[in-house]
Amino acid sequence: MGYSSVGAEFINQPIRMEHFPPYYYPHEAVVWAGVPIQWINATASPHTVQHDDCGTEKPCLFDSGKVAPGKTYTLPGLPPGRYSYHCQIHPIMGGTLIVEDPKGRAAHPQ
Ligand SMILES: [Cu+2]
Repeated sequence: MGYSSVGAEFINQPIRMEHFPPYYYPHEAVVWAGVPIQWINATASPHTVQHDDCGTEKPCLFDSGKVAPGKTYTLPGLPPGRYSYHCQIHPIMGGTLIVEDPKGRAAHPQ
């Protein structure tokens, strides 16, 4: 059983931060558990990649701080699950990580 949903895209390159919708491309990125995940800021303004649970009673699993234009942020990897995140500077920017267990990789031959 996986966490994929329609429209989600398995990625093999950095998630791009853009200044136009959906702001994080792909908006729903599918990655393997434990594999590093990278974002690149393709805009001329700083952005952040902050787990939506930050600032709540739940664990804050990742928070990039400001990522300058042209720079990247790399997360070492996450356990299987679905993680939504946003830009702390521009709340309109939001994306989702769908982290899948490689043991359930039938849906993504590679
Ligand atoms: Cu932003």
